[in-house]
Order: sequence, then structure tokens, then C-alpha cells
Amino acid sequence: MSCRAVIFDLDGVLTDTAIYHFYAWKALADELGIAFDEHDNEQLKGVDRLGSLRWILQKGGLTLSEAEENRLMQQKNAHYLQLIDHITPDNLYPGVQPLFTALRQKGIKIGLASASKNAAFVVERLGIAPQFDYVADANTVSNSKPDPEVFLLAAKGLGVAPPHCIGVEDAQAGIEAINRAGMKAIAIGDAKVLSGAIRVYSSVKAIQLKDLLSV
Ligand code: B16
Ligand code: MG
Repeated sequence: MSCRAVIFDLDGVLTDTAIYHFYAWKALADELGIAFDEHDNEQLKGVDRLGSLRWILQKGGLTLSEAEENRLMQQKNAHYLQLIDHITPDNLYPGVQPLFTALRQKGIKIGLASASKNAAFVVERLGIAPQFDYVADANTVSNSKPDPEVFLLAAKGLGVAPPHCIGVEDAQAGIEAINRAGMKAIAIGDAKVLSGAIRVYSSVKAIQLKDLLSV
């Protein structure tokens, strides 16, 4: 395979917002009297807002009306936005900018595939918005990871066929989405927790350009 595009997930790959999603869901779960810990949260990484809420409600044996679900999603999102209000370019994970620069120098396109409706806001605050050749997020797709739609849309927007794309993800649902899109998956996180990737790195900083080129 010759790599012509790298499509990055956002939360947990380019910046540490994954932890703020966890804090905001945890606060909501506490309020509802539903036990929710970091292990549970692994199941929610890469899963969209409604899917995440329903996962928590199901764990607590609760079924709510659509109006009540909407109210809780708004509450969680308001809390999340409050938690990420301080984000600046300093919150970009180490290694992201050098990797973007190296990819650009090789003529490899850079895409974003995020399940978050807040993705545009976050990349703007991180100061990296102009560096993406294409951004696909929850505002532009209807099926959440592990459905491949967001990665396929990104590849289409980049004008690169999926077999020439590498996807980078911190979520099991995201790795599955990349594989189902017919791309190669690189995982960021713990190899004991994540499966289905051709390589697992502890952080984006550890990704070597030569490894991507040799995939
Ligand atoms: P929002 P990613 C995902 O973003 C997060 O991993 C997931 O925890 C979150 O629930 C989802 O976005 C929806 O986010 O509520 O902001 O629309 O990792 O795909 O960049
Ligand atoms: Mg993520």
C-alpha cells in the first residue's frame, strides 16, 4: 500500500478532550444514580452523543422520553463545553504538529474523522483548522462509529481511495470503523485494550513517519 492520506480522530488522538467527555458523562450518571467508571467509558469513546447517553441509561435500566433525552444531552454538552473552555494551541498533544508538517512535506493529505459535533470548535481553538485538507464530523454524517461512514466521507473529501488511507484512533469503535472502511488502522492507547490495529502507539508523538510510509 502507498499511503496518500492520514485521517485522524480528534478526541483522545490530537488532544486530551476524551477525559472531559468522561467527566461530563460521569457527572450526569452520578446525578441519575447510575454507576459509571473509566472502564465503562472505554465503551463510549468514539460513540456519538445520543448513543453514549442511551448506553448509560441502559446500564441503569432507564428508558426516557425523547424530550428528556434531549434535555440530558444538552446538559452534558453544556458541562463539556464549560470543561473545554480553556483550550488553546497548548492543548495540542506533543508530536502532532511535527507529524502534520512531515506529512505535508511528503504530499500526504491530512483529514479529520470525528464523532463530535464540537469538532470544528475544538480544532479552531487548537489552532490547527487550516491544516486539514478535509474535515468530516458528526454534523456531516448520520451513522456513528463503528459505522465506517465518517472515515469514508473523509476519504472522499480528500479524493483518496480508502486502501490508500491510514486512520488513527483511540477508540475501539473507531478502529472498527477504519477497518470497515477498508483502511489500515493505527491505534493510540493500550494494546491490551485495543484490538484490530496494525500498530498500537502509546501516543501520537510515538508515530514515526517512516512507519506510516512502510505500511
Ligand atoms: P459530542 P472523536 C467523540 O469524538 C468522542 O470520542 C466521544 O466520547 C463523544 O461522545 C463523541 O465524540 C460525541 O461528541 O458530544 O461533542 O458531539 O473521538 O470521534 O473525535
Ligand atoms: Mg477519540
